[in-house]
Amino acid sequence: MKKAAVVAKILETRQSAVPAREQARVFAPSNIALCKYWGKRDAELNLPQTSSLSISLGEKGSTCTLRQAHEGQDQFKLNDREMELTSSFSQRLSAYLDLFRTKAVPHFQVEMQMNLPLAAGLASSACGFASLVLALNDFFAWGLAEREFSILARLGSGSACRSVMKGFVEWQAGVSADGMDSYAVKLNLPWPELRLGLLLVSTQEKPLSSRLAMERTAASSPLYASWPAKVERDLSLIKQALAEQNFQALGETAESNALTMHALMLSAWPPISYALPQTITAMHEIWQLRQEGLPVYFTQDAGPNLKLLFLAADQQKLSRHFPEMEVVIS
Ligand code: 2P0
Repeated sequence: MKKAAVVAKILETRQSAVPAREQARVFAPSNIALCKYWGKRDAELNLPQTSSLSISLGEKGSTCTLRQAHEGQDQFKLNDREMELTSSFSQRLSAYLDLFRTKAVPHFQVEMQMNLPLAAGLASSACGFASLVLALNDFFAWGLAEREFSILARLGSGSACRSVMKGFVEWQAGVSADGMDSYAVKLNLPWPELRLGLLLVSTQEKPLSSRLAMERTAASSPLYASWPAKVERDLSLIKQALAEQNFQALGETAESNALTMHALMLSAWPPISYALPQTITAMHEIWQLRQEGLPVYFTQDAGPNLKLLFLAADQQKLSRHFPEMEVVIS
């Protein structure tokens, strides 16, 4: 099934041809997965092989302002700078907007303000596409439900479907071919003491997009067949840890899940490693700190930087070890 057919299904009952207002401005948080999404069962619709679970980054994310463009083409700005229409992010935005153009609004002006370190792999496409969907909904006054936002955001980028909600979020993989049962739901499990810190080891651009990396992993890793069962176990452990506020169980499971995802990549061919030597050094430091009794764990996405998980009570001690760490959830 094509993306356009899914959009038509969701918007068929909505009057969506003309804008309801001159501009829409909406915020969506970025998110970090504690149990990762790695591999698709449908690349066109970004339908995942497994469910995943993330935490949204509070006030860190993207504010999207959407207007009609009158210059005969789309215009994209990111943090006040015009984006080249040939850049890969612009091209993805433009292809996505193709799904929503109407006679009255053939072109869009999109301004995204992201208050996260952009080069740090902090899921800017996730919050970017999520904020764009929320802005489209306001602009055309569609009145979408949360589940529908999530499905539309997924068509832009898989992980974006988790960025339309706050707190802990589970993206349920679903089984249907049209993906109408593949969307994120909020888990009502607040944990105010939980902290997430960003440990930047490099801001150099990633050598391979996560889209291509997950495709290669699923196609060539001899370990990939074990991934769905690992995720199923980890999801259940993480949900239990969140319900019981069991930090050790949460940290161990999230770290193990991330390391397993990277092990799959190392075993792909050609091999993929997002870790740099400094990433490995930082991992050893974290393991050493744990040995010394400081409860700190990490997770790693499709980049060399680490995200540290810890509790508020340990923030000062940890900041002494990693003065450069930026606390992104507090
Ligand atoms: C995640 N990542 O669960 C995993 C872990 C990166 C590592 O989702 O192709 O940008 O747009 O669906 O969502 C990044 O991949 O990929 C990602 P597409 P996406 O957060």
